[in-house]
Amino acid sequence: MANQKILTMQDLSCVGQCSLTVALPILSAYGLETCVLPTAVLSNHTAFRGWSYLDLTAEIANIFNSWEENGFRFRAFLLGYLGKPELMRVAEECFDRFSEEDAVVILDPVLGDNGKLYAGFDARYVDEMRKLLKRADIILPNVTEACFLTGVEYREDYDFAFVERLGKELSKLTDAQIVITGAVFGQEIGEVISGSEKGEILLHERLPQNKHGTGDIFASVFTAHYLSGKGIRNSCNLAAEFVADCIRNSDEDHFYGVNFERILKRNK
Ligand code: PXL
Repeated sequence: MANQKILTMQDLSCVGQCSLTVALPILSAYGLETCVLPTAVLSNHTAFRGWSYLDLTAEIANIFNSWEENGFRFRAFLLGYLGKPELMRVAEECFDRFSEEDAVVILDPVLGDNGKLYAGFDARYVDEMRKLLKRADIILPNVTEACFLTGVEYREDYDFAFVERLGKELSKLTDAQIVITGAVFGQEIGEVISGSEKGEILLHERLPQNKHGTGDIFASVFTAHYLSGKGIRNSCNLAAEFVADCIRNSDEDHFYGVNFERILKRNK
């Protein structure tokens, strides 16, 4: 049987080890034929001091028309940082037009971190993302994103009950399996799983550094394992282990991301 294509839709940040420059190498290294839908081209991600931004929304109609002509279909979608609220509807159109039967939608509703929205995002962006949750099979928000999506006030110090409540609130917005990522509990960090699967908390050792781009790496490794049939729990554990390895093996002064390439290379 021919390879089945998967599509990852997110921005292309030329410098910064996030979004497409993470998803494409990781998914490919795990043997998945990975197609990309770049939503915008940025000089670098928005945690740097400044950046250029070319919105590609207008080109996507042309891309879709060519895909239609060529009969392309995807068995799975991984969505990350999109950039503009209009792109949420474009994503839905993409699922409607290019899904294989029973295609899986994995959505990392990238909005922000540490209690704040990323630069350029506002309430309308959050509202549109909230609607997109309904189209996903699995969502991978961090605690900040779960708070913005549910309207629950963010807290610096939270406990299991708080994150479980976020999961419950999210399940009112979507039938997707919910994996809240990067939840910090003292010296541990983990994922809180809810939705139709039995609720569960997975915990791992928390490393002292809080590095940029690790959410994108988690989503990519999770997707690769999930699509190979490993299930949500195992895929979370493997993704968390990969991220921890990346952090452990990153140069200390590498401030804008992690050196994930070293781990991909080592796993060969
Ligand atoms: O890692 C998430 C991400 C992706 N893409 C862009 C970003 C960020 C986070 O800041 O700025 C452009």
